[in-house]
Amino acid sequence: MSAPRTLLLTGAAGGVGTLMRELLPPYGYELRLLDVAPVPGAPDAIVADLADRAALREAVRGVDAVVHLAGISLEADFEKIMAANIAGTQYLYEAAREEGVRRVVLASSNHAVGFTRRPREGEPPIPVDTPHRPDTFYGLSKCFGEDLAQLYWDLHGVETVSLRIGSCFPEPTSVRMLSIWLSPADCARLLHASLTAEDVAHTVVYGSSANTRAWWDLSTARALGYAPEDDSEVYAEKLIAEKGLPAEGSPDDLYLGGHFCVDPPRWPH
Ligand code: NAI
Ligand code: 15L
Repeated sequence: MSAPRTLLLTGAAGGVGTLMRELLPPYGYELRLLDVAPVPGAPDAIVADLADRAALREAVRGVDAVVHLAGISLEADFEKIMAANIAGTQYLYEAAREEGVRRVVLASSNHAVGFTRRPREGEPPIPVDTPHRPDTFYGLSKCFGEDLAQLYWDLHGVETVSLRIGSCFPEPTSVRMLSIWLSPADCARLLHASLTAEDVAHTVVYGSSANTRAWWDLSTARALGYAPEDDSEVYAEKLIAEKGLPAEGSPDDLYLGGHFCVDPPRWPH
């Protein structure tokens, strides 16, 4: 496969989308943007809902690859999750298949495996083939996305790298995030590796930086050529002083998904 140059970036108005709009073009990508909300500073962005199949078909036409970030990114009523994350993702894959787009990079989430116990000191990191253990309807929709990606590879030859992103924000803001933080620069590195690696079929990777306190195995990401450069440890002293370590037996202490397992933040709309 020749290296992709034109990308459809869905979810371009969101937190990660906004960061990637700045960080991906230096790798040589030309971005076409899509979001249900207007994208500030981008009058050419396609404003469309993932429910709009005709708009999706037009949006993917002629691009080399899709980076799919759009959707509900927290917990919500099942009906909303079903429309945006489940049906919407299938519509997007179908549009990609119909238009002959060969590769998708899919934003999955650590919440697909959120009820997995986090490793204790001395235990091995969590592998990508650990069973799905969603902590929310939101996490469940990410499990669906991963399985959908596998189906579109097996049935139609559409390749996907599913990124189980930890926490992608400019800085970690909790002690849990020290283990799962994905710096924006490393997110761009991971996207670039996912877009350019040869023959990925359907590959699942965890998305985090090279964190000293990491909980999961980055080897499938590294095998794509991902070489993270950041480590949340530089924030550790300050965050631990401010917030304290999670209490023993608390969700943040026990599970990858942390507080999502008991009291997930809810999608505001
Ligand atoms: P976000 O909530 O800031 O952005 C999501 C974007 O999707 C928003 O701009 C929203 O308008 C758009 N959107 C929602 N429903 C839509 C629909 N029906 N049609 C078209 N656009 C729609 O989320 P964020 O943080 O930027 O995350 C991006 C992706 O990465 C999401 O899929 C999220 O689940 C995933 N992710 C993010 C993590 C993070 O740390 N930021 C961690 C794990 C996964
Ligand atoms: C996610 O999947 C969310 O989209 C993001 O907003 C963060 O809350 C992240 O997980 C997390 O686990 O910190």
